[in-house]
Amino acid sequence: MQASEIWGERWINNTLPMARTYMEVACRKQSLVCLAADRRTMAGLNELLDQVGPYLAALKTHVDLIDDWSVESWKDFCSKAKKMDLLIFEDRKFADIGKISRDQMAGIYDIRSWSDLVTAHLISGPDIVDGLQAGWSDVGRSGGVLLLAQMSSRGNLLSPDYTETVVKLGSAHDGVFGFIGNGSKPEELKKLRVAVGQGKLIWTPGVNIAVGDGEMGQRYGAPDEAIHAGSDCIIVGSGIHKSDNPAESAKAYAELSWNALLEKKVIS
Ligand code: S5P
Repeated sequence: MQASEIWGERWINNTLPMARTYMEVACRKQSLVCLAADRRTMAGLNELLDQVGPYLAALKTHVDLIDDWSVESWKDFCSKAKKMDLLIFEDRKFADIGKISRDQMAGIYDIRSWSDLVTAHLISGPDIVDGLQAGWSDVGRSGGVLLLAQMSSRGNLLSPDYTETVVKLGSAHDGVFGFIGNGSKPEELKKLRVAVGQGKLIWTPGVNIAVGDGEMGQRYGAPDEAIHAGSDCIIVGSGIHKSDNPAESAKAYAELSWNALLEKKVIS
C-alpha cells in the first residue's frame, strides 16, 4: 500500500516535504517509532543503533549529553542513521529569540548540517521558527520544527491556554512540522488532536509498554493508546535503550505502533 492510502487525511493535509518524508519512511520501515537515543558515549550510541535501526522511523538525539562527542564520530554516526533510512531529530528544545536560535543551529555541534527535525518551545514567540528555518537555509538544507505543545513530565507549566496558542500559531507556519504531545495521557492527547486537526503531525514521548511513573517525574502511557488518541509517532527511550534486549523491544514497539496505525479505519 502507498503512504497516501495508509495515512489518508494526514497525507492529504500535510504538504510539508519533511512530513511526507516521515510518512513514507514509516511505511517503508513499518514502524512509527522514534528512538530517544539517550546514551552518553559514542560506543553506546553506535551499539544501540546497530541493534535497533531496522525497527525505527526516526532517531532522536541529545547531542550535548555525550561525553566523548567529536565531529568525526558524529559524522559517521549520522551517515549510518541515514543508511538505515532514518530521520535525524535533534531534541535541542530551542527557546531563544529568532536570531540567536539561528546562530545556535551552527556552533560546535552544527545542528543545521545534520538534523532533519528539531524541537522548540514557542515561549519567545513565532520568530523562533523563522530563525531555525534560516539556520537550515544557511547551509542549503531544509528541515522541520516540532513545537512543544504539551509535555510528559509531572508538574510542567504548559497550561491548556498555552497549548492552544502554540497550536494556533504553529498551525499557521509552514516551517512547523508538528507538535510534541503528551503520550502519557491519552485524554489530553485527544484534545490536542482536535485542536490540531489533520494539518500537522503529533509526536509523543512519555510512552512505554510498562505504563506508570518513570524516573524524576516522567510519566508513561501505552504506545498503542497514544496512536489511537492521535499520535503519529511514538518517541521511546528507556523502553528500548534500557531493555535487556533492545532489538526485541524495538521490534515490539514497531509492531505495536504499526498495527495501531493500520487499525485506525479513519485516521483521527
Ligand atoms: O515532554 C517531553 C518532551 C520530550 S522531547 N517529554 C520527554 O520525555 N521528551 C524526551 O523524550 C526526553 O528528552 C527523552 O529524550 C525522551 C523520553 O525518554 P524515555 O526514556 O522517558 O522514554
